[in-house]
Amino acid sequence: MEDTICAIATAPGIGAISIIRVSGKDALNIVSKIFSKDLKKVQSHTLLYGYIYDQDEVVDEVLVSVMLAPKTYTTEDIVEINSHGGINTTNKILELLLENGCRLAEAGEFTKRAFLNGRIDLTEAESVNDLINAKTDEARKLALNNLKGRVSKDIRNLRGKITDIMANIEVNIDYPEYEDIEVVTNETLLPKLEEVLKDLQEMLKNSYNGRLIKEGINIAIVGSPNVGKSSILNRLLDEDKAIVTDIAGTTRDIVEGSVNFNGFLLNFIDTAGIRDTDDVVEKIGVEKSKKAIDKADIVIIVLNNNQELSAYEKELIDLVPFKKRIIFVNKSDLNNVLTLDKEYIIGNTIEAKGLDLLKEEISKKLNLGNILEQDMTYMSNVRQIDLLKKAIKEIENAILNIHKGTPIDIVEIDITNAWNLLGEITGDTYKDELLDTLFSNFCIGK
Ligand SMILES: Nc1nc2c(ncn2[C@@H]2O[C@H](COP(=O)(O)OP(=O)(O)OP(=O)(O)O)[C@@H](O)[C@H]2O)c(=O)[nH]1
Ligand SMILES: [Mg+2]
Repeated sequence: MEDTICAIATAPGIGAISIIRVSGKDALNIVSKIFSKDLKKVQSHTLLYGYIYDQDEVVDEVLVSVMLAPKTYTTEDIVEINSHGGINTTNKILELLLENGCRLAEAGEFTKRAFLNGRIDLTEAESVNDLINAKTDEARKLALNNLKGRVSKDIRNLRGKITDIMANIEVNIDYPEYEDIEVVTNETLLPKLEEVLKDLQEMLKNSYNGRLIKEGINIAIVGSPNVGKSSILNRLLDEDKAIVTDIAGTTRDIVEGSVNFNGFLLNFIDTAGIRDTDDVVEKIGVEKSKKAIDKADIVIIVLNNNQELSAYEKELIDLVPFKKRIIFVNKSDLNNVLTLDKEYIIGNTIEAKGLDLLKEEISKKLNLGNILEQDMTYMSNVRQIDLLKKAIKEIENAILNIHKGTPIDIVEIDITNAWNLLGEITGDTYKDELLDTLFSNFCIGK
């Protein structure tokens, strides 16, 4: 935190402009050494025109912006050099900064400083990265909402409720003789904890929606060999991604591709046709297909209109819960042989029939329209969701202990654990290793 750090903040490669960012207490000093003007006398948030020098040689004609602490991204003095784009110029300026006392920033170090200096909390820091990586409009909006601290606010409110409960217990333990304090008994504690649990569970339910918005919807396309799974994938993606032949067992490995649909990313996963086989490679493929079913949000079971339902296919239909199952009867251009007493969509890939309906059905199954209409405050990252689940466990434990008649100071341990876990979500409590892993996923320069 004592060092002044620098990094190229724009993507490496050829471009009109590149930005080299400097942050720290020596930022003005160091850049002044290589810039044609003295930055130490300028006001905050000004833009200066001039030249970058290497001794007497002009390196580039640039615009330099000066932002003084504390109203900056890191809360430290920040200087940004807008140079001409291109690898050579940018690297040369970076070298000069390093020679003059800067240290090269680690991945995400600017944002890490913003966190350590107290300007943003961890959920906000994480949403900076989500914003950079957003693939759809909706993912961008979600990240932006979280960046404004919406998730943090919800977590802090909940933590506040738990603090009240803890304070109440403490007072009772410490001052049992006082008459004018509310006596905490298992009976008075229970409804309060149940309310907290309900809020936490609601948050967890919503976080599933957040994940769908952020990462997209994983849709496995499964079925017997040769029913047309890969042809469907290609049609949905509008490109020849997977190999299609009339040989059963063509697809051996998973083939994936995504399309944007009503603001959601649909990640289609074409799998190897499921059948009993002695072929080693195909066997592995079949195992992968089964795993894909487990991991998927939606499973499209493809059947052939021109074939009777096999025992395998019956099993497959029963294996996938109705909630995430869509049956697509393919090859509607051929004679109907199949009989089926389940709900299904019919179509074929030759004339591209039924595929729009298929996408609509995915949207309906997951209630996607509704997700977007709701208030977009969703926890969406694995770290946060994992902590939330652990906090729920602790509160459930506390409730269980109350039912068992466990002394209140023991129950308090579970409650305190939940309080700490929620604090880790926002970074009110954290471990250094967590910061290292978290920020290492960021770009250099962010
Ligand atoms: N008539 C007709 N043929 C189709 C249709 N869809 C696919 N096919 C044909 O069916 C054969 C198998 O298609 P694929 O898409 O490779 O089938 P798959 O389910 O991926 O097969 P595996 O990868 O072996 O499991 C190919 O010859 C396709 O041209 C369709 O709607 N109608
Ligand atoms: Mg295939």
